[in-house]
Amino acid sequence: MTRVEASESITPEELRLATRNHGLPLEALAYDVTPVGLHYLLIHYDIPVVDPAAWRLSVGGRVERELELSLDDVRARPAVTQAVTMECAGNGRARLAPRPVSQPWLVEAVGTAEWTGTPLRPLLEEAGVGESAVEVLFSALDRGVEGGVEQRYERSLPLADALRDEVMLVYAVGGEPLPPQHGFPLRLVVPGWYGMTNVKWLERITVLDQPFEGYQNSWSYRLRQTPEDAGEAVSRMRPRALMVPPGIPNFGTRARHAGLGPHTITGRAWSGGGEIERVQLSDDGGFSWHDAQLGPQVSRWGWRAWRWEWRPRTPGDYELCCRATDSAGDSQPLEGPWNLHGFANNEVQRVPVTIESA
Ligand SMILES: Nc1nc2c(c(=O)[nH]1)N[C@H]1C(S)=C(S)[C@@H](COP(=O)(O)O)O[C@H]1N2
Ligand SMILES: [Mo]
Repeated sequence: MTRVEASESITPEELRLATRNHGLPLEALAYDVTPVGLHYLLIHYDIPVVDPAAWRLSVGGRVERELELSLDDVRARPAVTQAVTMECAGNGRARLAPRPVSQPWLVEAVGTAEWTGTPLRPLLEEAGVGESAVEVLFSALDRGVEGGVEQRYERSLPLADALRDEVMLVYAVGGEPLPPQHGFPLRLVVPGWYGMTNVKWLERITVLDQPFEGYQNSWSYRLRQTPEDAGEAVSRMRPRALMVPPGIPNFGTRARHAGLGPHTITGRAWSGGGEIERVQLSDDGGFSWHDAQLGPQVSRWGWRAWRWEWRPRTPGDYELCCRATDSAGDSQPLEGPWNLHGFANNEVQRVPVTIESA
């Protein structure tokens, strides 16, 4: 993967990716469930155009019986709806130096959606998972070239993770059929895991007796320092808190301007590694920290609301920061450690604010 020095501005290639894949406007952190059009988007290749009447989902590999389901067959199965917070593993990438050239996210690659679908495990049980099974592969309709390899988007999950209760095959979001960009007609949703796990435009599920060695599992989505390094697989979301920036923005720079206040700073926090147990705020760039008040969690797999009363003493320049800690004791670094593809950078959010005199 190409990298550029931090001093080099965004390339036309990065800009092209950024206009296709938008982030969550941070003021939309105010909604428990993100309005569908404000949920972030990440599409590696082209959005497939799918004829729902001709589409089929096949289930095969190391199973006792192969299954083939139409969209109506999937929709006729037991349905569940759950609000799930999803974050792209590349969130924070554009902050790394040197910068891995890919979708240049700052902090906004997140959203919470109310997904409706059918649990995966009963379907796998119907197919009869063979004793030699170790992983389940999810293959999609979209194709492209990535890292010099022509491929379709596909990723595997360890069998035990695929069999968890919360894993579902989703055909609706916010009570409506999936829009094309979110995976119409069917996608996988694996709550707690980074975005790449949630395979869109799903076409085939294959039970494997060997670990999958395709590009998206064995080359990409690994935390590595060099191309020679095998690296650890990216899996669950690291803890992160984001705030709604206070005051009003400057159009060009988005720098914030606000009065003396007081200001109620609000935001959300989530982690795939445990419940959110603490959120802290700083108004001096991360030097001193204050506990925020935790609010309700939207759902078992949805983000937690928080708030903090900010009383800046004098006019001037401040830097607000927030950081979350989960029940596993995992927290956010002031500066994210570098890796080759720029994954799982959960460094604290920094929001410069100018407090004007009255
Ligand atoms: N088939 C397919 N599934 C995919 C992708 C893709 O490009 N193709 N992108 C993945 C990545 S990297 C992310 S972060 C999420 C984004 O889901 P969203 O666009 O619905 O927010 O989808 C994942 N599923
Ligand atoms: Mo992603």
